[in-house]
Amino acid sequence: MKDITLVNLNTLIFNHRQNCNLGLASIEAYLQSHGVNCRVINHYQVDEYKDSSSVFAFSVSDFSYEFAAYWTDKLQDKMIVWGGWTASALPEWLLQKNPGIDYVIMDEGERRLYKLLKSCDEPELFAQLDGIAYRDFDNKIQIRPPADYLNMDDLPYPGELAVMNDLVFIELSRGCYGKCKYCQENSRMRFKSAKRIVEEIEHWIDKGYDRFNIGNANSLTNGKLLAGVLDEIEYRQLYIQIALVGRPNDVLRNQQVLERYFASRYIDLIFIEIGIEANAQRLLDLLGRTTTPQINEKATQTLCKLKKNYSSSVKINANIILFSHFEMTIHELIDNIRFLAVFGASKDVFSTHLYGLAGTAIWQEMEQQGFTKQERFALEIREYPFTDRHVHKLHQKLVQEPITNMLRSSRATVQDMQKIQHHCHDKLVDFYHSPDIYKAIMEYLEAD
Ligand code: B12
Ligand code: SF4
Repeated sequence: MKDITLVNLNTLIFNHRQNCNLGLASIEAYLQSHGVNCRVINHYQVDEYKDSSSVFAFSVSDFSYEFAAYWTDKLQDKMIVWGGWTASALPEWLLQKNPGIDYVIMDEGERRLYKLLKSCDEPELFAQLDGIAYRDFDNKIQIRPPADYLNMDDLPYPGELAVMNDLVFIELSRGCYGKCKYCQENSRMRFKSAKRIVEEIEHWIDKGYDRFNIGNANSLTNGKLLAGVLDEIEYRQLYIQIALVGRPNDVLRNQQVLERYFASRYIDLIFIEIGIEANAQRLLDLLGRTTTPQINEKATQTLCKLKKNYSSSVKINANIILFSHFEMTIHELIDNIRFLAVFGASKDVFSTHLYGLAGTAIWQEMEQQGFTKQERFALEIREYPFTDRHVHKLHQKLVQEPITNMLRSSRATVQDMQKIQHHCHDKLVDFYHSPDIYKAIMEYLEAD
């Protein structure tokens, strides 16, 4: 079978301790366990390794698209495969724009990539592949949608790329039931078993790790599984630190299990992150979030109360998209500010504004509005006008102008972005504490 080089286009984070890529960590382990000779390299090592294999595969996200396009162009004599989030969202567009790509693999990559490699020696296998896009003999683009998924318990343990800053990411689930209009995740949910999850944790403990991010975007969905994982941890007497991420409605549904996590003497919770996204019903509806401001508030309060009762060191992170939608009014923005100020749980995790990600419903709505993507971010719509002129002006002053200035530097870092977010957060909380929020915002907008 052909050797393969997997390229990690980790272009945002430079520190090697932060150089994780869960997708490649899993694919590498799967291919190796099936006898394929493969290695993962960083994008800046492509030149060094270009003679080492005849197949190069790139894990492509919106923010790394340009690097993938650049290297694909340079590696014309190789077989080139793209996979990952962007590849899954826009296979046709990518093949049209990048003549050097041979195959785009959509969604779950492990088995599809393995079968594709195998089909190079056994061509009859190619006809059985799902989740793949390619050009046929007439140069016409063919797209076969993803149909079949792996049993997650059959995945081998991923390699070291699953670790960031000593925090090990353990997949509990894949896919999501949410169908939010701004999100590219739309595959059906599937889960590992509790036993398999805790065996994976033990595997990392044997390697010296004790901090785990359990889940994916949605680790709070399956209460029964969460309870089973905790039973296994307690039965095996594993003392570990855990982070969880999920939806507010799932926090409320699975409150009792979560309380067990807070109370367990084996578990030290690092953080629990929940997606609030907006604090006004119309905004939540525009985003396709099937929750309400009341549910969001109650879930946040529930977690804050559990923190108070059991574990004062856990961070409750309530992720809000501050400028949640281009149609938001100034009063809806004030609702969001109120959430930020009252719960104080969003400072490190809020997103400044809604991005249109390729292939999502929001992206289509943005295109209908005539919004266009920028040169630098070829697959995201990040800059656009807000309908409400006050919202627009506030966004320009607090968010857009600082970001534009930051991006003028070629070495802008995640920390630079965080500084902008903190300044923005603190300013908005100041507005909240003034006698009249609306008036305070107007005065800020008028001042130069
Ligand atoms: C955990 C996580 C992180 C972790 C780890 C990231 C990582 N690089 O692995 C941390 C906290 C570091 C992180 C950071 C960021 N993240 Co993040 N993250 C996630 C999250 C919640 C889970 C990812 C995960 O565990 N996946 C499990 C692995 C096994 O799946 P996978 O990565 O999708 O890979 C599979 C397939 O995509 C495919 N595949 C992937 N690569 C390849 C390559 C080939 C050749 C093939 C064939 C297949 C293939 O096969 C893989 C295995 O089945 C996802 C949302 C989600 N629901 O998955 C967001 C997500 C991936 N993150 C996202 C973003 C935007 C970011 C940040 C840019 C945020 C920021 N503003 O800083 C940074 C970027 C950091 C970086 N350089 O990667 C977006 C990406 C959007 C996009 N279209 O590009 C997502 C989709 C969330 C979202 N909906 O917005 N993130
Ligand atoms: S935003 Fe979160 S909850 Fe919504 S569909 Fe995406 S992963 Fe699911």
